[in-house]
Amino acid sequence: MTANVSLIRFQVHGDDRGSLIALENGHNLPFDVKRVYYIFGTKADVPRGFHAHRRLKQVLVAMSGSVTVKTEHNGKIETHLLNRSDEGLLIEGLVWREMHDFSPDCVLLVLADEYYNESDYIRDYELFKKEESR
Ligand code: T46
Repeated sequence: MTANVSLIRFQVHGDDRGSLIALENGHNLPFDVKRVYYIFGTKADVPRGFHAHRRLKQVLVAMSGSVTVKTEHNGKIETHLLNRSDEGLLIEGLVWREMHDFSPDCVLLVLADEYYNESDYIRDYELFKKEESR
């Protein structure tokens, strides 16, 4: 699987009652979702993540509030401010990720193409770099 990080903008169905976004496997989501989790009740000064996945595909959406996601793959280091519920950060394959500066109201929704599997995690940065260079 080629490592990739990119932003996806979702179509908003809006009217005078408010907004609605529909996420559908294979349409505006580039994979079939097997797992959904969300991160909330975070603290601004407590980062999370600090790992890579070997094969997982995920889309991260800040449903409310904001978070800065730092990613690294193939020597490319980027920071992504997630603060819109109509935008998802697609992270595929061997990508190191860190989440910083959660706002107190942040609810970060994550859609994943696989069930939780601790053996897919690389939680050691040096090991990540070693796997990348293979
Ligand atoms: C990722 C970033 C964006 C489960 O039991 N099931 C799950 O599906 C997940 C994701 C986690 N857990 C357990 C494992 C740990 O005991 O929940 C606890 C916290 O997980 P972790 O420390 O890995 O959380 P984060 O916020 O550092 O990372 C998470 C995801 O694990 C990871 O895949 O890409 O969010």
